[in-house]
Amino acid sequence: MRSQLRAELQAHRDEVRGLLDRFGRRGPFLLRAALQDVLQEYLQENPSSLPQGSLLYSLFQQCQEAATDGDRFYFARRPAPGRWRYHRCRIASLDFEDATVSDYLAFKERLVQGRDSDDAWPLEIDLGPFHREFPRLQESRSIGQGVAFLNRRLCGRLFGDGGTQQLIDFLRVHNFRGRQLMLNGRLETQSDVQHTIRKPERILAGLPPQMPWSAIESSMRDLGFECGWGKDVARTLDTLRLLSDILEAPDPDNLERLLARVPMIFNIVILSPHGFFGQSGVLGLPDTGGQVVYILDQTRALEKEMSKRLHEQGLDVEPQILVVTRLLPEARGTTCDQPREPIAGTRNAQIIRVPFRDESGAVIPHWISRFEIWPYLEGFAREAEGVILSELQGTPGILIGNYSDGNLVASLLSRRLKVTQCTIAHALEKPKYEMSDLKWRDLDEHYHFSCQFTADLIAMNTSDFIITSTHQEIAGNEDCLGQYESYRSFTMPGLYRVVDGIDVYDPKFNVVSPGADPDIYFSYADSGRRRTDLHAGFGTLVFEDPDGHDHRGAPVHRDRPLIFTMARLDRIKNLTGLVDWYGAHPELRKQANLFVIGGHVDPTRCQDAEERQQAERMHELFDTHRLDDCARWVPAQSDRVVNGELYRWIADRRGVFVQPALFEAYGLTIIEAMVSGLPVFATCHGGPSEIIEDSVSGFSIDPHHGEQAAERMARFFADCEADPAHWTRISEGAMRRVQERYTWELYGSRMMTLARVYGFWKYVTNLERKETRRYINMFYGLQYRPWVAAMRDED
Ligand code: UDP
Ligand code: LCN
Repeated sequence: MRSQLRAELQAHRDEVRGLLDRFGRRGPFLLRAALQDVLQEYLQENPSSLPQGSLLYSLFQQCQEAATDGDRFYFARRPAPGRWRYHRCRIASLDFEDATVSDYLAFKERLVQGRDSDDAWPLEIDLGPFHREFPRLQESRSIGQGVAFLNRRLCGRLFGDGGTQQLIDFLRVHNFRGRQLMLNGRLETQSDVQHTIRKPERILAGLPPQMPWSAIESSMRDLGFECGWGKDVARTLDTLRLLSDILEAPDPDNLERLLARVPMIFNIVILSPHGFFGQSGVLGLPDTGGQVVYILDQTRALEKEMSKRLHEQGLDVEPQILVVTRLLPEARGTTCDQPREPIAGTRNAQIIRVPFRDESGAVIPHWISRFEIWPYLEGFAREAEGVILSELQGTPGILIGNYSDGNLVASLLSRRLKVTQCTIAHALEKPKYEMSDLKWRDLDEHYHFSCQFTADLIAMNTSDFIITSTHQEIAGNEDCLGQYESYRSFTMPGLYRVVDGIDVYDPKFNVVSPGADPDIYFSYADSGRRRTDLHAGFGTLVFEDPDGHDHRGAPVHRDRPLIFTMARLDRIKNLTGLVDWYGAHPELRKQANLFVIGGHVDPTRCQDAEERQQAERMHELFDTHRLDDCARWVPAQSDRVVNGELYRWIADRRGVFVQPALFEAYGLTIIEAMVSGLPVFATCHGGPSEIIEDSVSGFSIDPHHGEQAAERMARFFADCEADPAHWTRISEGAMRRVQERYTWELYGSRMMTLARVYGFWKYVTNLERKETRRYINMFYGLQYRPWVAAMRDED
C-alpha cells in the first residue's frame, strides 16, 4: 500500500501539490464540507488529476478534517464511523507518512497557540488503556446495539467458566424492603437448583394455569422458590422453564428474557437540574425544551412498564419514580418553586426540587443559564442524595442522568450510592459549535465549555450504559461525525488534549428512541378524538390581527396550505433561515403561507442575547422580503394539547412541517408532526436524517443550501397540486414510520430490559470498570473541580 501510494504520488506530483495548495488557501483548519468542496472543485477543473479508485483519491475522499500552516499538512481520515487514521506531509517533498493522534492534536495546538504550545506540558487524557481487556463491537452497523452484543459475547464466556453459579447467586440477591425474592437459602448452588427445579415444574404442570401465586406460595417457598417467578401458575412455570433451559444450554436470547423478568427495579431516579422543569407553562422559557417533554413522557412510559412487569411477576408493588430537578424560587408563574409535584398520568411519580445554594448556604432564587451552573452541581448532588434516600427509604434501582449537568450529578451519585448509571445526552453541545474545542478560550466566558466538555467526558466514562435517540447520535454516518464520536479525540489548546475519550464501539451504547405522547399527538384522520373546539382559535392565531395579540404578519390568502415550523428561537434552530429561504422563493410564496412559532415577537421580551438577536433578524427578514401578507410569526406556545391539535389542523389543510435546524440531535417536533400526518422537511444534520426516509416518510433538507430546500418544498406543492395523492402518500409514510419505530411503549420496554441486563453483567463481570472510575475520579478532583472553583471566583 505504501509503495502504491508512493507510485501514485510520483505520477501525480503536480496535481497533488495543486490540490494541497488549494486546501492551504482555505486553512489553517478545514472541516469535512470545506475539504470536499475544494476536492470536488479541483477534480472538476482537473478531471484526470486523481483517478477514482486510486489510493490518493480515497485518502482525500475519506478526510474528515485537515490542518495546515501552508507548508505542513495533517489529515484526519475516517475510513468508517469511529475509525480514524492520521497522516501528514509537506507540500515541498510530498512525503506522506502516518502520524499519531497526539501528533495531529499537537499540530493543531501549535496553530492556535503559536510557539507557546511547544513549551507547554500538555495534559493528555487517554482512556484507551483501560478498555484493553474489554469486549468491543467490530462492525459499524452494530454500533448502538451494545446489549445484544454483550449478551452474545459474555453469555458463552460466562457459562463456559462455570458462571451458572453466578447466575444463581444473582437470583438470590434480590429483595424488596426485606422480603426475599426469587430464591431463598434452600437453593444455594447451581446443582441445588438443577436438582430441584423439576419438582415445581411437575407440580405446577398439574394445576390450573390461572391459579394465583398466593395459592402456591408456601409450597414453592418450601422448595426454595420465593415470590418473583410469576403472578400465577402459567407465568411461574414459564419463568422456571426459562431458567431450566438456560441451565441446560445457555443462550443469549433466553438469558435476556429471564433477566427482563427478574424483579430488581422498584424505583428510578431521573436527574435533570437545569432550566424550568414543570408540567405546564414552561416550554419556551430559557433552557427549557424537548428534554422536559421527553422526561415526563419517559416517566409515564417507565412507570407503566415497571408496574406491568412487577405485576406479571406476582409483586403488587407500586414502583416509584423521582424526577430530581432544581427548585427555582423565581419561578415566573410556573410550579418550579414547589419542592414536590406529582406527575400527571402516573400513580406514583413525582418531581422533587432541590435548590442551588451559594457558598454561605443561602438558596439562589434566580434562573441560572445551563452554561453557568457548574459551581452549583456538587452541592446540588449532596443535597439531592439526602432527599432521594429519605424519599425512597433506600437507594434507587437505577439513576438516569439527562444532559451534561444531570449526567454529571448522576456520576457523583452513582459513585456514592453504587447504583447502575444510565446517561442520556439529549444534545451534546460540542458538535453544535464549529471548532468549539479549538476556540474554547474565546467561548469560555459565555459558554464555559471547559467545564461542560469535561463533565461530558466524565459522565460518558462512568456510566454503565448510554441511551441515544438515534444511531447518528453515536457514530454519525459516512459523511458526518457522530455526536459522541466527536469526543473521541480533540484538543482544547492550553487546557488538555484527549487522545482517547470515548469509543463508539463500546457496548455501553444503545439506541432507544423516544416517541410522542399518543394521547396528544395522533393522526389528523382520527376524527373521533379531534379537538375541533380549538379550531376557531387557530384561525385567529394564524390569520387575524386582534389588538394586543403578540404577532407579526397576517396572511391574506387563507385557502393556501401552511408551511409550519415551531422551535425555540435559538440560532441553531435556524427559524430565521427558513424565513429567508421562503422569502427568497417567489413561487413558494404563492403556493403556501409560512407559519412560525418561536421565542418572543417583541425583542425586548427576549430572555437572552441570542434569542433577541434572532428576533431582530426575524423582523428584518419580514421587512426586507415584505412577508407580512404571506407569513405569520407568533411567540412560543406552551400548551401541548393545543399544539397537538394544531399539527392536525395544518394537516387538514394539506400543509407541511419544516425543521430547518443547522443541527438537531433528535427533534421531538419532527416525531409529533409525522405522527399527526404532516409531511416533514427536516435538516439532514443530526438525528432527523435517520428518522426520515427521504421521499418516503418525509424529506431531508440541507440548511446550508436553503435555496435548494425551498425549491424542494415548491416542487412538493407543485406535485401535490398535480396529484393530491402525493401528499397522502408521504403523510401515510410518516405516520407508519413513527408507529413502527418511535413509540414510548417500545421505549419503556427496551429501557427496562437494558437496565436489568446491564445490572446483571455488572454483577457477574468486571463491567464495573473500577480502573476507569479511579482515573476519572482523579480527573474530576485534580482538574474539573479547580476549574469550577475558578468559575465561581470570577462571578
Ligand atoms: N414546543 C412547544 N412550544 C413551542 C416550542 C416547542 O410546545 O413554542 C415543544 C415541542 O412540541 C416539542 C418540544 O417543545 O415537544 C421541543 O423539542 P425538540 O426536541 O423539537 O427541541 P428542543 O427544544 O429539545 O431542542
Ligand atoms: C434536546 C434536543 O436538542 C432535541 O434534539 C431532542 O429532541 C430533545 O432534547 C429530547 O431528547
